[in-house]
Amino acid sequence: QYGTAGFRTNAKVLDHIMFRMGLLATLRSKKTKATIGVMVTASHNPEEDNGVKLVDPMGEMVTPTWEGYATQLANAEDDDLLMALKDIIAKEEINMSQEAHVFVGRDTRSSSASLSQAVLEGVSSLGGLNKDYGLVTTPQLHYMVCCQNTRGKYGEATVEGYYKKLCQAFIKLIKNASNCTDDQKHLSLDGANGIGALKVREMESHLGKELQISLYNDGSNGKLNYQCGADFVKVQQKPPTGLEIKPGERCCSFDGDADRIVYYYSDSEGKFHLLDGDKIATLISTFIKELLTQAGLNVNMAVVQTAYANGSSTRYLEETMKVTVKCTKTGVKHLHHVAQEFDIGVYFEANGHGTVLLSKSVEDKIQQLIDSPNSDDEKKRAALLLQNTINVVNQTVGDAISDMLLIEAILAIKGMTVQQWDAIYTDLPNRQLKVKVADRRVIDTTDAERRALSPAGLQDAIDALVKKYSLARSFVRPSGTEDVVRVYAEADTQESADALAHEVSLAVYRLAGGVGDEPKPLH
Ligand code: 16G
Ligand code: MG
Repeated sequence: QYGTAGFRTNAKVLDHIMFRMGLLATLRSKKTKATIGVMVTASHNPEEDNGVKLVDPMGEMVTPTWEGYATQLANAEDDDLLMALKDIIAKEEINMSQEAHVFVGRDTRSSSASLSQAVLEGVSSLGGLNKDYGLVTTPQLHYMVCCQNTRGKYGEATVEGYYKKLCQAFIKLIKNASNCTDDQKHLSLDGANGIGALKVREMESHLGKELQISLYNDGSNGKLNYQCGADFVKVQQKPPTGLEIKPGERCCSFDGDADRIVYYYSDSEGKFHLLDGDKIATLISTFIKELLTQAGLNVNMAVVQTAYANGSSTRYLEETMKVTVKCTKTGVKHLHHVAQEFDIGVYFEANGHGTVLLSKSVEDKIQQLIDSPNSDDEKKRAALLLQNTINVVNQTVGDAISDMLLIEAILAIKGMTVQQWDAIYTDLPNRQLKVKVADRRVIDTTDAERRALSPAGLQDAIDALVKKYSLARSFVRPSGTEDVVRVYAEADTQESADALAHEVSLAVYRLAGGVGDEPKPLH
């Protein structure tokens, strides 16, 4: 199945899927009369895996109907492939004489070169024209597709153009950071031994001395995503191997295709502190809200989260920052779509995938303020900062490089240390567990996955368990990427969160047909 983020499995069985996704991208291009992207990557999965994601004309994830076609094509027997193609062509009324253009990119996995070759062959066998970008991050490919289809309005469709746009905006932002010491300009970066590390190296010359990056896990000897990278750090709640973490120093990790980022530091007692997607969303939305106030702009802004967002972050945003918070189902495309409904939508998953979307009308209002002879200096300064914020952001999809530049600029402008950022609110202790069941589809959820509709009795059981603890919350959902049911629990103490997660796991095991041994308590 074309899952939450495309096909992903062991690289050895992917040849035909890649070829067929080349075919499908070509059809999609003919249908939309626009350039389509195909990215070969399995993100944070182990090196042995690979995968493929399709990118729609505005740099978005492909639409659900076409995800369905992707699944059909991937599963067709060789002999039925032509029929499956004809079926899509008929359903979508595709004009086969229409030109097609496909951009292809790949990550650093050893299997990626030949798999992307299979995509290219798929494209050319339907007469499509391709451009092979070779090694790029996932968000870079999304960016290229958007630039191409907006005829350069969003930027130039080259990797060099991407660096220029982002870095120039970053440097303009950082000029507003008076008294920023060299110490504050330093960042330790874990590149997950992947494409992000390579691309940060490439970009460095565009940054001048404004950001000094010590790059670890740059792929020169370590294994991709192995005990490093954003997913490892977030799930294990510990620093990656291969990165020297000095007390108080700001560090960050990318994932294997550089569309996720998390920050962290260790305090003077050696305790590890993680700043995840929720903390990032809070920092960015606070910064933007302050600028909007200074600029005298009244626009509707929201932060979009999933059920995994720490309860403290939601409370802080709603009660202290007075920002609208929306909750959606897990998966970037869901957050992206809700964020689009607002003038400004800041979306982040707790795992570190996210970006900022700004409507054209907000961009126009900001430009008017900059151009108007009547705006006072404070308003103009705020408007310029907002404009450069927009330019440093990759609005097509969450982008670790772009998010990193924005976060670094905000911290410098606010004169904020990573500890001060962390102290904005305190995360509630939480625990995530997985439960194996015979068929995870027996779990049906509602209310952005926060409540279970089936199996019968499960939600009542969860409600009763949650009541036993203070500041507690728990939910379960079938994973979209693994054959398991995921359990999330948070509460006022780690002991309570762990106990609640275990008790809810037991309820899932008993009511949803658990297989194997019963879940054991964590302590
Ligand atoms: C995919 C999604 C990510 C989501 C995760 C959930 C994209 C690009 N990635 O990695 O957003 O958080 O799946 O996995 O959409 P799960 O369903 O196994 O919990
Ligand atoms: Mg990724």
